[in-house]
Amino acid sequence: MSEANFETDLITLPRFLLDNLKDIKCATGEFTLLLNALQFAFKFISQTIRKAELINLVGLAGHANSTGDEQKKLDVLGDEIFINTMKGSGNVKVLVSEEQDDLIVFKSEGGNYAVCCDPIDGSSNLDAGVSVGTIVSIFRLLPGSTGSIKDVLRSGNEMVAACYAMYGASTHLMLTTGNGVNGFTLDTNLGEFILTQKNLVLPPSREIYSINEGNTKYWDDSIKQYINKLKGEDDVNAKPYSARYIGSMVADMHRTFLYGGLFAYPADSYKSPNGKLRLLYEAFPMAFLVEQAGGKAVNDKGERIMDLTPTHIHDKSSIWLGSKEEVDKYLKHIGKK
Ligand code: P6P
Repeated sequence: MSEANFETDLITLPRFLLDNLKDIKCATGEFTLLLNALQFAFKFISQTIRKAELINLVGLAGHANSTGDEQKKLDVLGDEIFINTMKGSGNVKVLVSEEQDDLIVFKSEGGNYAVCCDPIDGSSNLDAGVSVGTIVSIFRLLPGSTGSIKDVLRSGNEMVAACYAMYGASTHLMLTTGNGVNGFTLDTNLGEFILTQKNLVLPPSREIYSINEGNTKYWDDSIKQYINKLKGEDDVNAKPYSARYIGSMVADMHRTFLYGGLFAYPADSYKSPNGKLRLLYEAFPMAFLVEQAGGKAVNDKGERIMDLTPTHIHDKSSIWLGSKEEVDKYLKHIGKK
């Protein structure tokens, strides 16, 4: 009988960071400690979500957040967990959260990083047991800064790291520090994130499109034409793409990282004239991860997401991202390629 393949040389996240310090853009012990605090927050949120139904945490918290979304009890808890772990790390000075109207500047001494996050992205799916996640972008404070909004109203190119945790059947962590993308899976028995996708590369093409077609009537004609093209409606011989849409960006993007394809949230003339996804803690981190995995990320006009600079911490952007060839096809459609 063949012996079970028992892996005894597991690469935990702390070991991975230690092994790769030379490749990390701003490799310092402080940065490693910050990532350590982040992984604790992900583990804590993951455990809280998994208990939620048992301790009746699902359902609305009864008020809305800074961007008008109905807040779920878990949204509130996830936000508190995240704020407390970042504050407790001693390495974060500035924090932007989707759930907080304003920037948070921690009064405690020290901290050379600014962290922007969506503590529980996709929370509208929580009650249905659909995968949700936490999305994070990290900037190093500007030289001489003691912590202000200037540390976050910056080009996406100035991010030093980005990651997301997805709370699904397992808890996954996808991380870039500017030198490729690596995926980790939480071993709940060990309480450690284990390296499971080393140097992940996004498939260069895949006939999958992921978009909320309920907004079709509010899109520009050019976008309607492009999605119809993907559905093969302009050519009887064309093989239509497959449609996949979960409504939780982390879940839709995790599938895109593993299978390839195109995810898009264009602007619409109804609820999202500037797009729905927030630049600092949804579009930027996902764009950084996608580019580091060999993909592309642009807005409706074909501008590179990483080249954009927000003027407000909750600024939104339209977005098309995923496999390089799938984004290039969109760019060609709008005459930008
Ligand atoms: P819609 C979740 O609220 C979110 O911010 C993203 O996670 C997701 O991609 C998008 O909004 C879904 O929006 O309008 O399709 O429900």
